[in-house]
Amino acid sequence: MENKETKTIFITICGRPNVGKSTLLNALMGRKVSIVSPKAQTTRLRVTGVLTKDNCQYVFLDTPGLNKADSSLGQAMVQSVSDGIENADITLFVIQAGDKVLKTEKRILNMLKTNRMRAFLIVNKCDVVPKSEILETISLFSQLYDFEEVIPVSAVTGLGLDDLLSELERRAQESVFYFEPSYVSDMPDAYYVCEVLREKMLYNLGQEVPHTVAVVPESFQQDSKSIKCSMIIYCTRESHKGIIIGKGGEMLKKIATQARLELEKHFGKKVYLECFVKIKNDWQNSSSVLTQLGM
Ligand SMILES: Nc1nc2c(ncn2[C@@H]2O[C@H](COP(=O)(O)OP(=O)(O)OP(=O)(O)O)[C@@H](O)[C@H]2O)c(=O)[nH]1
Ligand SMILES: [Mg+2]
Repeated sequence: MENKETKTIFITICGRPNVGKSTLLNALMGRKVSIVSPKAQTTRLRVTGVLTKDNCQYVFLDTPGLNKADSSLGQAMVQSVSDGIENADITLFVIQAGDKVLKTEKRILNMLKTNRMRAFLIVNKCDVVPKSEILETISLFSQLYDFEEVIPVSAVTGLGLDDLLSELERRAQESVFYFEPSYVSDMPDAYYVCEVLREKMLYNLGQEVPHTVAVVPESFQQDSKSIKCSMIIYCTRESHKGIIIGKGGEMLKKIATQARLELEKHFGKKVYLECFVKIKNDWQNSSSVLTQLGM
Protein backbone atom coordinates (compact mmCIF):
# COMPACT_ATOMS: atom_id res chain seq x y z
CA MET A 1 0.00 0.00 0.00
CA GLU A 2 2.66 2.58 1.00
CA ASN A 3 4.54 2.30 -2.26
CA LYS A 4 1.55 2.24 -4.55
CA GLU A 5 0.48 5.47 -6.25
CA THR A 6 -3.06 6.48 -5.38
CA LYS A 7 -5.58 6.96 -8.17
CA THR A 8 -9.06 8.37 -8.58
CA ILE A 9 -11.99 8.09 -10.93
CA PHE A 10 -15.18 10.20 -11.01
CA ILE A 11 -18.20 8.23 -12.16
CA THR A 12 -21.74 9.44 -12.88
CA ILE A 13 -24.60 6.94 -12.78
CA CYS A 14 -27.51 7.91 -15.00
CA GLY A 15 -30.50 6.33 -16.69
CA ARG A 16 -34.26 6.53 -16.83
CA PRO A 17 -36.29 6.25 -13.60
CA ASN A 18 -36.47 2.95 -11.73
CA VAL A 19 -33.74 1.01 -13.57
CA GLY A 20 -31.88 0.51 -10.28
CA LYS A 21 -29.25 3.28 -10.28
CA SER A 22 -29.41 3.88 -6.54
CA THR A 23 -29.53 0.17 -5.76
CA LEU A 24 -26.41 -0.21 -7.92
CA LEU A 25 -24.61 2.59 -6.08
CA ASN A 26 -25.44 1.04 -2.70
CA ALA A 27 -24.31 -2.39 -3.90
CA LEU A 28 -20.99 -1.01 -5.20
CA MET A 29 -20.47 0.89 -1.95
CA GLY A 30 -21.39 -2.12 0.18
CA ARG A 31 -23.68 0.15 2.23
CA LYS A 32 -26.69 2.35 1.77
CA VAL A 33 -26.02 5.92 0.74
CA SER A 34 -28.99 6.56 -1.55
CA ILE A 35 -32.63 5.67 -0.97
CA VAL A 36 -34.36 3.08 -3.14
CA SER A 37 -37.98 2.23 -3.88
CA PRO A 38 -40.14 0.33 -6.35
CA LYS A 39 -41.60 3.67 -7.54
CA ALA A 40 -40.11 5.84 -10.26
CA GLN A 41 -38.58 9.24 -9.36
CA THR A 42 -37.18 8.13 -6.04
CA THR A 43 -33.89 10.03 -6.27
CA ARG A 44 -34.25 13.81 -6.34
CA LEU A 45 -30.94 15.07 -5.02
CA ARG A 46 -27.61 14.17 -6.43
CA VAL A 47 -25.96 11.75 -4.06
CA THR A 48 -22.22 11.21 -3.90
CA GLY A 49 -20.77 7.94 -2.69
CA VAL A 50 -17.01 7.61 -2.18
CA LEU A 51 -15.51 4.13 -2.17
CA THR A 52 -11.83 3.72 -1.32
CA LYS A 53 -10.43 0.29 -2.13
CA ASP A 54 -6.71 -0.20 -1.67
CA ASN A 55 -5.06 2.55 -3.69
CA CYS A 56 -8.12 3.50 -5.76
CA GLN A 57 -10.79 6.04 -4.90
CA TYR A 58 -14.08 5.75 -6.81
CA VAL A 59 -16.23 8.86 -6.56
CA PHE A 60 -19.76 7.90 -7.66
CA LEU A 61 -22.57 10.32 -8.36
CA ASP A 62 -26.11 8.94 -8.32
CA THR A 63 -28.52 11.09 -10.34
CA PRO A 64 -32.32 11.33 -10.56
CA GLY A 65 -33.99 9.23 -13.25
CA LEU A 66 -34.36 11.51 -16.23
CA ASN A 67 -37.91 12.68 -16.71
CA LYS A 68 -39.99 15.62 -17.88
CA ALA A 69 -38.92 18.97 -16.45
CA ASP A 70 -42.43 20.21 -15.71
CA SER A 71 -41.64 22.21 -12.55
CA SER A 72 -38.66 23.94 -10.96
CA LEU A 73 -38.03 20.67 -9.13
CA GLY A 74 -38.11 18.76 -12.42
CA GLN A 75 -35.74 21.27 -14.02
CA ALA A 76 -33.31 21.00 -11.12
CA MET A 77 -33.42 17.22 -11.46
CA VAL A 78 -32.66 17.30 -15.20
CA GLN A 79 -29.92 19.87 -14.62
CA SER A 80 -28.29 17.63 -12.05
CA VAL A 81 -28.11 14.81 -14.60
CA SER A 82 -26.42 16.96 -17.24
CA ASP A 83 -24.03 18.54 -14.69
CA GLY A 84 -23.18 15.06 -13.47
CA ILE A 85 -22.42 13.86 -16.98
CA GLU A 86 -20.27 16.92 -17.74
CA ASN A 87 -18.17 16.57 -14.62
CA ALA A 88 -17.43 12.85 -14.67
CA ASP A 89 -14.51 10.88 -16.07
CA ILE A 90 -16.92 8.20 -17.13
CA THR A 91 -20.69 7.68 -17.17
CA LEU A 92 -22.49 4.49 -16.32
CA PHE A 93 -25.58 4.45 -18.52
CA VAL A 94 -27.86 2.06 -16.68
CA ILE A 95 -30.66 0.22 -18.43
CA GLN A 96 -32.93 -2.60 -17.45
CA ALA A 97 -32.51 -5.96 -19.15
CA GLY A 98 -35.45 -6.79 -21.41
CA ASP A 99 -36.31 -3.17 -22.19
CA LYS A 100 -36.92 -1.26 -25.36
CA VAL A 101 -35.27 2.12 -25.90
CA LEU A 102 -37.36 4.95 -24.43
CA LYS A 103 -37.47 8.61 -25.40
CA THR A 104 -35.86 9.66 -22.12
CA GLU A 105 -33.01 7.27 -22.82
CA LYS A 106 -32.45 8.88 -26.21
CA ARG A 107 -32.24 12.24 -24.39
CA ILE A 108 -29.56 10.91 -22.08
CA LEU A 109 -27.66 9.42 -25.01
CA ASN A 110 -27.80 12.84 -26.65
CA MET A 111 -26.30 14.38 -23.51
CA LEU A 112 -23.52 11.79 -23.71
CA LYS A 113 -22.93 12.58 -27.36
CA THR A 114 -22.87 16.35 -26.76
CA ASN A 115 -20.24 15.90 -24.07
CA ARG A 116 -18.38 13.20 -26.02
CA MET A 117 -18.60 11.26 -22.81
CA ARG A 118 -16.84 7.99 -22.18
CA ALA A 119 -19.55 5.59 -21.09
CA PHE A 120 -20.26 2.01 -20.09
CA LEU A 121 -23.56 0.34 -20.84
CA ILE A 122 -24.71 -1.29 -17.61
CA VAL A 123 -27.51 -3.78 -18.09
CA ASN A 124 -29.13 -4.18 -14.68
CA LYS A 125 -31.69 -6.63 -13.26
CA CYS A 126 -30.10 -9.58 -15.08
CA ASP A 127 -31.24 -11.79 -12.20
CA VAL A 128 -34.85 -11.66 -13.38
CA VAL A 129 -34.53 -11.69 -17.18
CA PRO A 130 -33.69 -14.66 -19.46
CA LYS A 131 -30.34 -14.56 -21.23
CA SER A 132 -31.84 -14.26 -24.70
CA GLU A 133 -33.62 -11.04 -23.72
CA ILE A 134 -30.46 -9.65 -22.12
CA LEU A 135 -28.58 -10.19 -25.36
CA GLU A 136 -31.38 -8.59 -27.36
CA THR A 137 -31.35 -5.50 -25.12
CA ILE A 138 -27.58 -5.24 -25.43
CA SER A 139 -27.63 -5.37 -29.21
CA LEU A 140 -30.39 -2.75 -29.32
CA PHE A 141 -28.58 -0.22 -27.12
CA SER A 142 -25.09 -0.93 -28.46
CA GLN A 143 -26.17 0.42 -31.83
CA LEU A 144 -27.01 3.78 -30.30
CA TYR A 145 -23.71 4.72 -28.69
CA ASP A 146 -20.08 3.73 -28.81
CA PHE A 147 -19.91 2.30 -25.27
CA GLU A 148 -16.42 1.43 -23.99
CA GLU A 149 -17.73 -1.60 -22.14
CA VAL A 150 -21.00 -3.47 -21.91
CA ILE A 151 -21.49 -5.11 -18.53
CA PRO A 152 -24.54 -7.16 -17.49
CA VAL A 153 -25.10 -6.87 -13.74
CA SER A 154 -27.55 -7.44 -10.96
CA ALA A 155 -27.46 -4.84 -8.22
CA VAL A 156 -29.46 -7.26 -6.08
CA THR A 157 -27.36 -10.45 -6.40
CA GLY A 158 -24.04 -8.69 -7.02
CA LEU A 159 -23.53 -10.33 -10.42
CA GLY A 160 -21.00 -8.44 -12.54
CA LEU A 161 -20.12 -5.84 -9.91
CA ASP A 162 -16.49 -6.98 -9.43
CA ASP A 163 -16.06 -6.81 -13.17
CA LEU A 164 -17.48 -3.32 -13.24
CA LEU A 165 -15.20 -2.11 -10.43
CA SER A 166 -12.11 -3.53 -12.09
CA GLU A 167 -12.95 -1.96 -15.46
CA LEU A 168 -13.36 1.37 -13.65
CA GLU A 169 -10.12 0.92 -11.75
CA ARG A 170 -8.25 0.33 -15.02
CA ARG A 171 -9.34 3.81 -16.10
CA ALA A 172 -8.61 5.64 -12.84
CA GLN A 173 -5.96 8.39 -13.07
CA GLU A 174 -3.02 8.75 -10.78
CA SER A 175 -3.82 11.48 -8.27
CA VAL A 176 -3.87 12.28 -4.61
CA PHE A 177 -7.01 11.14 -2.80
CA TYR A 178 -9.58 13.93 -2.77
CA PHE A 179 -11.31 12.41 0.26
CA GLU A 180 -10.18 10.69 3.44
CA PRO A 181 -10.36 6.91 2.89
CA SER A 182 -13.09 6.73 5.58
CA TYR A 183 -15.29 9.33 3.80
CA VAL A 184 -18.44 7.76 2.38
CA SER A 185 -21.03 10.35 1.40
CA ASP A 186 -21.55 14.07 1.11
CA MET A 187 -25.09 13.95 2.38
CA PRO A 188 -25.47 15.75 5.71
CA ASP A 189 -27.03 13.56 8.41
CA ALA A 190 -30.16 15.73 8.65
CA TYR A 191 -30.81 15.23 4.94
CA TYR A 192 -30.22 11.52 5.21
CA VAL A 193 -32.99 11.41 7.83
CA CYS A 194 -35.29 13.30 5.41
CA GLU A 195 -34.45 10.89 2.61
CA VAL A 196 -35.11 7.75 4.66
CA LEU A 197 -38.42 9.23 5.79
CA ARG A 198 -39.33 9.90 2.16
CA GLU A 199 -38.31 6.36 1.23
CA LYS A 200 -40.71 4.93 3.82
CA MET A 201 -43.47 7.12 2.36
CA LEU A 202 -42.71 5.76 -1.12
CA TYR A 203 -43.13 2.24 0.25
CA ASN A 204 -46.25 2.85 2.34
CA LEU A 205 -48.32 5.31 0.33
CA GLY A 206 -50.03 4.87 -3.05
CA GLN A 207 -48.71 6.08 -6.38
CA GLU A 208 -49.53 9.76 -6.31
CA VAL A 209 -49.00 11.06 -2.78
CA PRO A 210 -45.29 10.36 -2.20
CA HIS A 211 -44.34 12.16 -5.38
CA THR A 212 -45.92 15.37 -4.12
CA VAL A 213 -44.15 15.23 -0.80
CA ALA A 214 -41.01 17.02 0.38
CA VAL A 215 -39.28 16.45 3.68
CA VAL A 216 -37.16 19.19 5.24
CA PRO A 217 -35.44 19.34 8.61
CA GLU A 218 -36.93 21.77 11.12
CA SER A 219 -34.39 20.99 13.82
CA PHE A 220 -31.57 18.48 14.17
CA GLN A 221 -29.38 17.86 17.18
CA GLN A 222 -26.86 15.12 17.51
CA ASP A 223 -24.47 13.96 20.24
CA SER A 224 -22.48 10.79 20.74
CA LYS A 225 -25.48 8.84 22.03
CA SER A 226 -28.51 10.16 20.23
CA ILE A 227 -30.11 12.20 17.48
CA LYS A 228 -33.10 14.41 18.22
CA CYS A 229 -34.80 15.84 15.19
CA SER A 230 -38.06 17.18 13.94
CA MET A 231 -38.99 17.03 10.31
CA ILE A 232 -41.60 18.82 8.24
CA ILE A 233 -43.39 16.86 5.58
CA TYR A 234 -44.78 19.21 2.96
CA CYS A 235 -47.64 18.01 0.79
CA THR A 236 -49.79 19.88 -1.68
CA ARG A 237 -53.38 19.09 -0.63
CA GLU A 238 -55.56 18.65 2.44
CA SER A 239 -56.61 15.19 1.18
CA HIS A 240 -52.97 14.13 0.91
CA LYS A 241 -52.31 15.33 4.42
CA GLY A 242 -55.12 13.07 5.60
CA ILE A 243 -53.66 10.09 3.75
CA ILE A 244 -50.17 10.65 5.14
CA ILE A 245 -51.39 10.99 8.72
CA GLY A 246 -53.91 8.16 8.36
CA LYS A 247 -56.75 7.15 10.63
CA GLY A 248 -55.89 8.12 14.18
CA GLY A 249 -52.35 8.94 13.05
CA GLU A 250 -51.62 5.29 12.27
CA MET A 251 -49.96 5.80 8.87
CA LEU A 252 -47.59 8.54 9.97
CA LYS A 253 -46.68 6.49 13.02
CA LYS A 254 -45.89 3.47 10.84
CA ILE A 255 -43.75 5.53 8.44
CA ALA A 256 -41.88 7.29 11.25
CA THR A 257 -41.27 4.02 13.13
CA GLN A 258 -39.86 2.27 10.05
CA ALA A 259 -37.61 5.26 9.41
CA ARG A 260 -36.48 5.48 13.03
CA LEU A 261 -35.58 1.78 13.25
CA GLU A 262 -33.50 1.97 10.08
CA LEU A 263 -31.83 5.23 11.16
CA GLU A 264 -30.91 3.83 14.58
CA LYS A 265 -29.10 0.98 12.84
CA HIS A 266 -27.46 3.32 10.36
CA PHE A 267 -26.16 5.82 12.92
CA GLY A 268 -25.66 3.29 15.72
CA LYS A 269 -27.43 5.56 18.19
CA LYS A 270 -30.88 6.32 19.54
CA VAL A 271 -33.04 8.44 17.23
CA TYR A 272 -35.91 10.62 18.43
CA LEU A 273 -37.91 11.60 15.39
CA GLU A 274 -40.85 14.00 15.32
CA CYS A 275 -42.80 14.62 12.12
CA PHE A 276 -45.22 17.40 11.21
CA VAL A 277 -47.31 17.39 8.06
CA LYS A 278 -47.95 20.79 6.46
CA ILE A 279 -49.65 21.86 3.29
CA LYS A 280 -47.72 24.04 0.89
CA ASN A 281 -49.35 24.38 -2.48
CA ASP A 282 -47.00 24.06 -5.38
CA TRP A 283 -43.86 23.60 -3.26
CA GLN A 284 -42.24 22.06 -6.38
CA ASN A 285 -42.02 25.62 -7.68
CA SER A 286 -41.17 27.29 -4.37
CA SER A 287 -37.59 28.47 -4.34
CA SER A 288 -37.51 28.52 -0.52
CA VAL A 289 -38.49 24.84 -0.27
CA LEU A 290 -36.14 23.84 -3.09
CA THR A 291 -33.31 25.67 -1.32
CA GLN A 292 -34.12 23.82 1.88
CA LEU A 293 -33.96 20.60 -0.14
CA GLY A 294 -30.46 21.52 -1.25
CA MET A 295 -31.40 22.04 -4.90
N1 LIG B 1 -34.64 -7.85 -9.49
C1 LIG B 1 -33.90 -6.76 -9.38
N2 LIG B 1 -34.45 -5.62 -8.93
C2 LIG B 1 -33.67 -4.53 -8.84
C3 LIG B 1 -32.30 -4.55 -9.21
N3 LIG B 1 -31.80 -3.30 -9.00
C4 LIG B 1 -32.81 -2.56 -8.52
N4 LIG B 1 -33.95 -3.29 -8.41
C5 LIG B 1 -35.27 -2.79 -7.94
O1 LIG B 1 -35.71 -1.77 -8.81
C6 LIG B 1 -36.46 -0.78 -8.08
C7 LIG B 1 -35.91 0.60 -8.36
O2 LIG B 1 -34.63 0.72 -7.78
P1 LIG B 1 -33.93 2.13 -7.54
O3 LIG B 1 -32.51 1.82 -7.19
O4 LIG B 1 -34.72 2.98 -6.61
O5 LIG B 1 -33.99 2.73 -9.01
P2 LIG B 1 -33.45 4.14 -9.54
O6 LIG B 1 -32.97 3.92 -10.93
O7 LIG B 1 -32.48 4.73 -8.58
O8 LIG B 1 -34.80 4.98 -9.56
P3 LIG B 1 -35.00 6.60 -9.57
O9 LIG B 1 -34.22 7.17 -8.43
O10 LIG B 1 -36.46 6.77 -9.39
O11 LIG B 1 -34.55 7.07 -10.90
C8 LIG B 1 -36.39 -1.20 -6.62
O12 LIG B 1 -37.57 -1.87 -6.31
C9 LIG B 1 -35.19 -2.12 -6.57
O13 LIG B 1 -35.27 -3.08 -5.54
C10 LIG B 1 -31.74 -5.78 -9.69
O14 LIG B 1 -30.57 -5.90 -10.05
N5 LIG B 1 -32.59 -6.84 -9.76
MG1 LIG C 1 -32.54 6.46 -7.54
